[in-house]
Amino acid sequence: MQAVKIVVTGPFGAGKTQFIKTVSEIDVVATERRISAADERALKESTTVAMDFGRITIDDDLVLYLFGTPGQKRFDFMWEILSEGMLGFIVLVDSTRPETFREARRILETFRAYAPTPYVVAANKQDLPDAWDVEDLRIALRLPDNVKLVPCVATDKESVKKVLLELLYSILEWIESGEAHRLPKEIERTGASSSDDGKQSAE
Ligand SMILES: Nc1nc2c(ncn2[C@@H]2O[C@H](COP(=O)(O)OP(=O)(O)O)[C@@H](O)[C@H]2O)c(=O)[nH]1
Ligand SMILES: [Mg+2]
Repeated sequence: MQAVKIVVTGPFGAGKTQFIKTVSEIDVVATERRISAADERALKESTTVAMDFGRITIDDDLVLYLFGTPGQKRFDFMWEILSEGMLGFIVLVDSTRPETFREARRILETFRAYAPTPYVVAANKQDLPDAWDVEDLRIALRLPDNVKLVPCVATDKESVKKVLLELLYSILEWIESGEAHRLPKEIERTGASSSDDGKQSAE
């Protein structure tokens, strides 16, 4: 059994907790607290202060552990801790709130600096009428064409799975390319690089 750690990050209110809750097969260990700041409370009643934790089994050989980060700057000391050992990350963006795009970009850069793992950007809340189109979002976020930008509705399980699968494909490609050897400890721990695993190379 391989365990792959994935971090779900993005600005406050982007839908990280929702994303993990929608897809997790275990009750999400959410560390939500009531919000005290009035401006933030206008958006929602509670927020993640340490992390969200969820799990999804892909098949007999593969289980994903999802770690959601807290969104606000004052909790970003948690980010580096959560990024340890991750094999990939997802940056969720609220497609209806352009005022958060700059922050999303900053978070993306911060996580890229922690580890050279694959990542995808998920354009969340695509079910809402005022959601930005993904191609406009790509321009606003200054994402080059080779960065995966996937439309997402975090309340919809199939949509969340699609985002996770896109990331998994990138992770597998990355491991097969040999690039992942820059992270020997993490790969070893999850068993993902073992060349004696016939099943993996048979595919
Ligand atoms: N319509 C819609 N609402 C969403 C979606 N994803 C999240 N939300 C809502 O957006 C709000 C913020 O989500 P939350 O998961 O708490 O954001 P977090 O701060 O990133 O953890 C909540 O009220 C969610 O129910 C989505 O895809 N569509
Ligand atoms: Mg949250």
